[in-house]
Amino acid sequence: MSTPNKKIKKELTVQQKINRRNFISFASFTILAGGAFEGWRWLYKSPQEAAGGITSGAHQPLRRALNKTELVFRRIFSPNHLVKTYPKSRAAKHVRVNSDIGVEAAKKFDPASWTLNVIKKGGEVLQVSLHDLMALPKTEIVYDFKCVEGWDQISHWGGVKFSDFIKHFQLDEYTKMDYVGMETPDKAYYLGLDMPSAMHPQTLLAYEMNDKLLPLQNGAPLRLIIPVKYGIKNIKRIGTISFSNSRPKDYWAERGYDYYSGL
Ligand SMILES: Nc1nc2c(c(=O)[nH]1)N[C@H]1C(S)=C(S)[C@@H](COP(=O)(O)O)O[C@H]1N2
Ligand SMILES: [Mo]
Repeated sequence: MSTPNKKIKKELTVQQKINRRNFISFASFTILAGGAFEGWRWLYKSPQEAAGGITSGAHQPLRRALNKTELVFRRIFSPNHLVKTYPKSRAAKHVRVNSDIGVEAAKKFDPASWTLNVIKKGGEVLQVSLHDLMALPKTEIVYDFKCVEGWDQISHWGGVKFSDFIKHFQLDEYTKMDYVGMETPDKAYYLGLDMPSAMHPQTLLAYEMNDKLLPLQNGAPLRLIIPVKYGIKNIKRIGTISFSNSRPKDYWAERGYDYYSGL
């Protein structure tokens, strides 16, 4: 039989153990929290990228991380690597309308008055109508469209391969440049693409979705479908195309998203 004294002793040791455990978890918490705070301070105090640049405002260590992922993606990028495609029957009948910068429903837009402007050397502008584009061979693709916000949807698009468009309008010399820039007719949405991704065999200037002309909110009359990139690079309602050796301005890169946005 245990004496009352022994029982008290036993309870004490249990209490001591609890205390020690509490102390250890509290100490670890303090150390981790301190570390996290120091890490945050390091990032917060790090210089920001210069104003006016594509990633202006982003802290340099973050920018470095983004540029590293870009290098890794670029190294594994190959024009021979095709994004997985699906049978037409898998394509969504109700295609999402995600964001609408430059294609707002409230803004009146008449597709009939639209032409695509291609800026050439010396400021010369090549005007291309939807009719001109529809006369070129049509390419279709059914693939899993992915938005950086976390949704994806198998969808079906039709249009002209960007590389066929380049060939047909004799723009080959421009493909020696590093970037393609695109913007909406109202200049509200704009982006830059590295040339290899633009010239990838699955990149389309699309005018159809589910075998019909594009609905206005999905980018009529002409949008980009670039399966090797996240949704943000798939500009709806292209107004202007240009070429350059420096990075064209990019709406989402200016807001801290990865410029390359490769998949
Ligand atoms: N002009 C324009 N193009 C755009 C956008 C936009 O806001 N404006 N949003 C992009 C984003 S973030 C995505 S995910 C896709 C969505 O295309 P959808 O609306 O046809 O689904 O369009 C891209 N192209
Ligand atoms: Mo998106």
